[in-house]
Amino acid sequence: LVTHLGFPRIGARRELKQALEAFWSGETSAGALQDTASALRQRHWQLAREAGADVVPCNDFTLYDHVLDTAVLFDAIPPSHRALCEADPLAGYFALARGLQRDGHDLRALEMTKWFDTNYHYLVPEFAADQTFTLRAGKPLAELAHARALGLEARPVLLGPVSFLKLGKRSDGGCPLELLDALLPAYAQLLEQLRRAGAPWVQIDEPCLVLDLTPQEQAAYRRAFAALAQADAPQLLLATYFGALGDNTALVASLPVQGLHVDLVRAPGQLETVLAAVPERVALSLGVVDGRNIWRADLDAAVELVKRAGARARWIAPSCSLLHVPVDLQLERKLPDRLRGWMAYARQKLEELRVLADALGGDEAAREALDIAGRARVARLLSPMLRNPRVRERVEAVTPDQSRRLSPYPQRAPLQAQRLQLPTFPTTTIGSFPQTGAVRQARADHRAGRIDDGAYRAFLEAETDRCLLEQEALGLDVLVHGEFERNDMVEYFGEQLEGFAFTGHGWVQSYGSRCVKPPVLFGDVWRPADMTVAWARYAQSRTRKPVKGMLTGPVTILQWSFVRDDQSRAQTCRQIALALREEVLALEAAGVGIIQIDEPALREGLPLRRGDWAAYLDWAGECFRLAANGVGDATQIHTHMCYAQFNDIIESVAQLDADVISIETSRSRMELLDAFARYRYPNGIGPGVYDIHSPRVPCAQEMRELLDKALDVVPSMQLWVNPDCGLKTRGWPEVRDALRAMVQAAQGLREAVA
Ligand code: THG
Ligand code: ZN
Repeated sequence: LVTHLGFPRIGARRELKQALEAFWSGETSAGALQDTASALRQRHWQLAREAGADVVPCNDFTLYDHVLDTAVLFDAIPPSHRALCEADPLAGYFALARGLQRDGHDLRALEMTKWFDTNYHYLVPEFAADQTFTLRAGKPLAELAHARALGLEARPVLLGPVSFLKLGKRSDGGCPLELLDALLPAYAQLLEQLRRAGAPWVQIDEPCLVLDLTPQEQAAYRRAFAALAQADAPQLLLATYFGALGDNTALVASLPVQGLHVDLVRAPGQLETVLAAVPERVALSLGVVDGRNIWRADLDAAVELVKRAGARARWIAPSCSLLHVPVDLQLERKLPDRLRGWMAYARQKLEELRVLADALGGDEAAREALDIAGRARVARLLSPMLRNPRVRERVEAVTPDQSRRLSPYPQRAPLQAQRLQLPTFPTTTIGSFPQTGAVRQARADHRAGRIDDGAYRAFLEAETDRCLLEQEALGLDVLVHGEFERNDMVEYFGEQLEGFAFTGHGWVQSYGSRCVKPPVLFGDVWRPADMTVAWARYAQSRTRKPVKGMLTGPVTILQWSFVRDDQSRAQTCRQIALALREEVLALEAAGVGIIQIDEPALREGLPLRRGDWAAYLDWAGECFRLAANGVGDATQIHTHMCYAQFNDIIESVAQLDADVISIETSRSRMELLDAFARYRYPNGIGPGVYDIHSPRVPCAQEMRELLDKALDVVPSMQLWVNPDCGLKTRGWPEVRDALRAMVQAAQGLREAVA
């Protein structure tokens, strides 16, 4: 029988995005937003029914983020936001998600961070040391009631108590799991209410069960599920995904649950151990269709897995929530037909499961469909479109010295200083400037053929000129061209590299209403022509200040694309790195003195198990160095990384040997600097001095205080001053105010030190 763990909530045509943004801008009412949400849920249930699901998941929908929903569900609301959450729950909810600086409010947003090793961001729950939890079960009960009113049996999806606490943080820095005993009664109460409201099953997501757990954390799981088993609860389907249970298998097998979902795409090998360890009374849900990638499934392999599980297999499902793939391939017009025939989005993945279920049931038509799917898969794997012998030869021929700079940093730094003539505490930005409505409109007009290449280029030149003038007027030291010619930082490069394809509707939620459209990396990667040289050269010709050349690094391009599954990620990444290396050398040859190679996704790509870290950091670091380190000593390499939590990989980051690194820090309040207190970072570093994800503009004094703190752990000759990320999502007025304050803070610091 088919099921799934969660469906993308953004909508095939991003209906939720439009509804949210219209509501936030005051154009529409809360009622209109709720109507859109309700229509999306209903449509997604319908798709699950069509795939043959007898019980559909509910409460997998959210207006912004399911972790935030869980915090609100148990009333884990920071004191600052409590009054608004009580007076106007919806306004309070969005204030937690996005901050609120209007109508006399000055509320910050919760910290945002990556959901496991995905490009989805969740909001980090914040607990007090003496946090109490009160059940506010409105949302899951309402979604359950909605499904039942439509005549559907529904299975509410909940984030499990241990993962919920572990993904959050305590404002006093203490261990959130100490709050487990306080949380469990509210959790048990929720299960009872859901049972009384007619839920036959509840899905409890515990993705933390695929991580390395301490004995204390394992004990927390035992305590939590023992407590839930005492409740008058529906049957519990414990959902694990993103990896193997591994050394947590015995723990999981001992938990008193009625169902267990395991990820057999990331970890097909765990089927045997799970079958052996888990008691027969536990119904299994087998995650056999990849919820993280867009290729059609290997249904023959899936059949084998399901057969091996025999009578133990109660459900077949995607490996994880379908949140991480786009909604409906049927909308795609842009893709070459050949490629489209190789792919499946969320809706098609449900159809694949249906075919699989029918074929297992002996249905003849389904067996034929299975054959067709098998042939499509083989056609992809054997396609000449996937291979370019020259690319393979070049990857084979790479030598270790190609990934090392000519001289060590202490010898390069003075050469760069002499060339660039920068003040101490140089100011710069991360690269992008506001993508205004006019910029997006011009791009859309150009794509649709409403304006020609010449007119579009003239528009972009004018935007770039204006941006450079703004930066000069603000007094920034190292300028950027503003990236008006780019859509997404990964899409832009993918479009210019061979081996990538582009979708029209391949949107995946990144956070809240924000989406990304990951390129499809299907074949060997190479660079047919310069990608960024013309804009870098143009910008440098318009100013006497140094302008950085801007590239996205190989690991990030890999991480933020849907990549081929017929060779290792490391191998694919090396091909991207070689293509980028050519671009770096072309920029250098064009006279660009500073080249920034962003790797915001380096941390996110870190494997979930510590035992796999070294191998990843090895090839990921090698790929960055291969791309960056072909340049001469006087060329300055910058890199940028997001999402803090670098404390445990700081040495690998240092080994990239970039001359300057800028790091996002603000939302986690300079926690990063702890890492630098312990480890003396050898090269230049710019810890972000303000949070670009929030519309709040801090004053110069506030930024100066952060810089003073940074100077406690970073030598003054190494410290750069910059925002914590690119500015593309912000508006010009706030960008101007913020950068003015930032330059002022740097100047104040220079005077104080002099
Ligand atoms: N590109 C990709 N992934 C990312 C980022 C990125 N992941 C991490 C971080 N940056 C996420 N941040 C954002 C910020 C803005 C948007 C998306 C992710 C965004 N998206 C537009 C939207 O939803 O309206 C659509 C973008 C477009 O028009 O192409 O604004 O930078 N890959
Ligand atoms: Zn960033």
